Amino acid sequence: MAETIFGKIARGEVAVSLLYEDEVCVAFPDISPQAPVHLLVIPRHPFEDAYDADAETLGHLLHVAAKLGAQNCPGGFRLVTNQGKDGGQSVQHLHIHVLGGRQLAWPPG
Ligand code: DGP
Repeated sequence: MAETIFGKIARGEVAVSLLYEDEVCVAFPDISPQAPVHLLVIPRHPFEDAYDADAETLGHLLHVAAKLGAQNCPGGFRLVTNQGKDGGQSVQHLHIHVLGGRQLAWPPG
């Protein structure tokens, strides 16, 4: 598995402003926010993408992401995970985007 910046963040080797952490995952603000609220929830284990991860971890990540969305975006929010080239994935370490704080368009680009 290739080393990624998210692996370093998950191991605490790169400092980020942690918004949440537990034994399975950590959450922090996206460096390039696409909405007033744009957070990332990543597993500590370096799964490459959603297909690579087990159901228990995926469920936990979604649960944490939904909780952070509800806490930070009272008007609603969107949870996204991009996978592969066509999905627009740029970091090969599973991550759930939490987007909100404005009206989000649909369909996405
Ligand atoms: P994706 O395109 O779905 O793989 O999203 C990757 C996101 O990760 C993108 O929105 C930018 C964000 N990102 C990349 N590098 C860093 C970093 O070093 N720190 C933080 N906080 N976010 C990063």
